[in-house]
Amino acid sequence: MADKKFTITAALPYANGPLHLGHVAGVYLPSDIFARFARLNGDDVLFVCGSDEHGAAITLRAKKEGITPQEIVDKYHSIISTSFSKFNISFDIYHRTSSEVHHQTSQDFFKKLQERAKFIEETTDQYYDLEFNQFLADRYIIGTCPKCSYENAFGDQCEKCGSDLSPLDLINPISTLSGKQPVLKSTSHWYLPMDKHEDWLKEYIQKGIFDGQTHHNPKLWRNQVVGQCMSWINGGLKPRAMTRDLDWGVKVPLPNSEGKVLYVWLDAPIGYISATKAWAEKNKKDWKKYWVKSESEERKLVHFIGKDNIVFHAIIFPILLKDHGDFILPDNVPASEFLNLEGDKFSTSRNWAVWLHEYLENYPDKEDELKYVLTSIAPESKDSEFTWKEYQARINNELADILGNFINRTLVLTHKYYGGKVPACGALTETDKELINDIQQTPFRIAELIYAYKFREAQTEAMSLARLGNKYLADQEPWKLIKTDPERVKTILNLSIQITANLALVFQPFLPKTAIRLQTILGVTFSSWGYAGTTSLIAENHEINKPEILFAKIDDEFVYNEVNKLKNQNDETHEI
Ligand code: B3M
Ligand code: ZN
Repeated sequence: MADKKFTITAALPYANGPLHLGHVAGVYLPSDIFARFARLNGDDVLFVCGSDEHGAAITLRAKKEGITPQEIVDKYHSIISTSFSKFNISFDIYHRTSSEVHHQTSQDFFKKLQERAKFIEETTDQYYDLEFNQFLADRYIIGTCPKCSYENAFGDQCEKCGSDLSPLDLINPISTLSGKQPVLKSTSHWYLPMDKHEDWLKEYIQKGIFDGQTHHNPKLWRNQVVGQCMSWINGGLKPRAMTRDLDWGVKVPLPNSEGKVLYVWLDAPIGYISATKAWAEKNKKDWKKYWVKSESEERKLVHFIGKDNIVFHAIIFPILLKDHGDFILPDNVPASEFLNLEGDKFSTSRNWAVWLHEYLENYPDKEDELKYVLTSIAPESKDSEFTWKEYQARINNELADILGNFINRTLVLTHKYYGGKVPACGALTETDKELINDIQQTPFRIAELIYAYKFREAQTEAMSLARLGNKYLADQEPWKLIKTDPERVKTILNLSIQITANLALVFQPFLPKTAIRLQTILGVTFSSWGYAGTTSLIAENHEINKPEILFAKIDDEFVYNEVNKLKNQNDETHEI
């Protein structure tokens, strides 16, 4: 029984559009697998998320749809939170940053840093759109990236090379409001002097050490995360404005700050803390237990994100948490690369996407199939590709033909030969002993992989147990032996039932609905990972229920229709 303590966060999706499979594969599915496994393994887990409802991503969408920012976030917060619950993502809370508790928490956080003199207040010239009478930052301004020459870099970040930028860095800047060249106008903001933090950040990211103590195992950080952070730090961090001249956002809680709000990437990660406060309030818990440094217990903060959010979670937020002084720092930031779709990048604007809410509406009974396929191709260390052909192949050749087929044959034969009662296990052959050893090792291999944030490999390990069972039945051929050695068949089917029971447990983090469905068929409930690996999970004479087909096969017409739908929706000009 493990006794680790985790505060797990999943990147707050912007409430400016629905979720697509790229978001799910990169962030929400891996974080859910981790949380489900850790809970099963007896760890103390809090798993939080919520809608990110500030910033230019929201106001630009509101402008495009001709409604207010509040109407935009209300619309998409509802679509997104409904999608997560239908997709059975097990957040302890899914909150939102337009909430009062978030505004208050963010303002308190900002005031604490101001009191501790962690900001530099500066008046500088910034780009201004004369037609819209608005200063331009973040996604309100685009231009050529000075690092990689990408022509649509934003004012705070280049999405192509990941560089963190300031509007004045952009070459040939253009306002995304008017499409015109901006002018320069003086304004004052509170800057975070990130350059002063380079030394301890290097130690923290490369050695897992800061304030003289070891904080995490750097070997568990993904190479691309360390690589990206070290290239930013070695490239020289620059002071970054933590406030904006905007009216939508968390108001700056200081005198003479009319018309100024917190930078969205200051308030958004604080959304993890405010979500925790909301959850703690509802569940009569102490929120500080999940965020405040403690001598008595070591809690690991883990941020699941996409690669375009690394600088904000592995550099900026740790600086803010350290400057605040009360909080633990991230133990790991398992950032995913990008998932592509049928040979192209996911694109909301071109509607080149498979939308989670549409998939769930069209295939309400195929949630675990999608989970299995997305985890099988998850972009953990490099970009990967979703195709409907691979979706079909994984479901037909792996879920149906290996996992489903093995379980079905085991259950059908147990009903056929023993009326559904589990037969006794007799004398063991050498093959049986090797099989039992493999059954015993599998859960330890899966646990090790999950704690190392290697979910693809962990799911493959779980599937290897099903492959083992399939091969054991095929090699032992109990349907032939029943005529000549019925005692032997009892042992073969007892061990096959034990494998089936282990599968109902080890697949629980990955395919939660199927695992529970299989436990119901077996007439058992597994509440702890600790039971996995034993070959006496189901007692002799225990009666199992009637078997059901767990996975229906996907035909070519299904694939054809989905690919066609994608191409048609991409041609239409309508926006999601
Ligand atoms: N809203 C997601 C994005 O950049 C961003 C994450 C915030 S996590 C605090 O698409
Ligand atoms: Zn760039």
